Amino acid sequence: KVLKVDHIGIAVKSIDEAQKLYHDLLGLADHGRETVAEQKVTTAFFPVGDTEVELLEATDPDGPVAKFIEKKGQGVHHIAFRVDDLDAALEELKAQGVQLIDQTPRQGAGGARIAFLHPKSTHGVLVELCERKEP
Ligand code: CMX
Repeated sequence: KVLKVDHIGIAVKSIDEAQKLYHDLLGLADHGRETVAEQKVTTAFFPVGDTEVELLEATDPDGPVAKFIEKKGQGVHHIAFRVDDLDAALEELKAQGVQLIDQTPRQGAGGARIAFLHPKSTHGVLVELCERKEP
């Protein structure tokens, strides 16, 4: 079951630069940065109501976020739905013919278990499913 929009991922060239908008102008406070080395990305999460904005900055010019910005420019990179049971969700979607990028969950930022669906199956938007322990 999908519980909520967990976060919206936005690819930026520089989190320091983007902070000026999200922190200084919009008044949002991030709860620290985290590098997910395996995905060649540094993230900063800004809670907004009961969801969050996640800024994504590439740590490597060959990484997926750098490639995304090169191809499409800065912008919305993915939308993440919180689910109560990621394994069950993946199994069900697969059975329904949805193409998965991740057949099995991997580790996301903040200790979440995550999996991406293929944009071919999601009308061009990269969709992440995410399961977290905390509320
Ligand atoms: N929006 C739309 N389409 C996208 C996309 C995006 N953001 N990213 C990739 N795609 C498309 C590609 O163009 C490709 O399409 P085709 O198959 O038609 O060529 C397809 O999706 C697969 O992409 P790929 O790069 O070939 O596949 P990979 O398995 O190498 O990587 C992915 C896919 C999504 C995991 C990777 O591109 C990515 O974005 N990784 C970064 C993940 C991230 O944001 N991590 C942050 C922490 C997680 C968190 O907690 O939020």
